[in-house]
This record gives sequence, structure tokens and C-alpha cells, in this order.
Amino acid sequence: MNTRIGVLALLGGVLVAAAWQARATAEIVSPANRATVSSPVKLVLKATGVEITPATEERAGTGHHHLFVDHDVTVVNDTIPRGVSGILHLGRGQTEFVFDSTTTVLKPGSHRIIDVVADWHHSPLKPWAADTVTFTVK
Ligand SMILES: [Cu+2]
Repeated sequence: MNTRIGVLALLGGVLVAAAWQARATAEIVSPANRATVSSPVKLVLKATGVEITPATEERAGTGHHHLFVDHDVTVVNDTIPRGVSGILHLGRGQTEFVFDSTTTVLKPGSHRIIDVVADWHHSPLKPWAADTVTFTVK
């Protein structure tokens, strides 16, 4: 392959990757924004334009949910860190998460959860596929 075609193919690949990511959306279906809920809180997530898979699935078009629980999001071009309190990788491809004594109990009061879909590198899709809800636990 000559160099010029190689460069064009590479650019084409980058554009294709960006195109699928641009169609991806994320939504926190439940709890509803500003809802008052009881513990244990069950979070239900939805995504469109991206296949939610385990983080071990290393291919374009896939990603997994990340939850920032009462935690600000990390820098836009950075990968989402692991082992940080308040940042959860749903790396098995989960689309539901229950906050209970086996995970994290949400104390009574106001909470904010931000869902961010990222690829197998744990890099947020570009543009971001993310959603935020604020709710109150009784
Ligand atoms: Cu991750």
C-alpha cells in the first residue's frame, strides 16, 4: 500500500470511529430527576447508539457505564480512574445497579449521579454520552 492511501485509510478509520460515537446517548431511566426514593436505590440505565458490553470487549461500537456518585466528573480527555471512592465502573456490562449494603448505601438526603459511557480504554466517548440525575433518599 502506498503511503498516501495508507494515510487516507487511517483518516477514514478515525472518521468512522467518531461517527458512531457521535450517535451514542446515555440515559438514567430511574430514579427520575428530582425524585424522592427509598433505600435501597435501584439505578436503571439505558444507552442508544452504543452496545453496552463488558470492558473486556475491545471493539468499536461498544462501551460500559460509569457512575460518578456525588463525585465530579474527571477531565474530559482523561480516562476514568479505577479504585476511586465515588467512581464506579460497571465493567461487566451492567445496565442496572443497586445501592445497598453489598455495594454502597446512599445515606438519607440529596444525591447526584452522573452516568458516563466510556470505551474499553475507559475513555469517555466523544462527544460524551452522559446523563445526570439528582434525587433525594428518604
Ligand atoms: Cu471503565
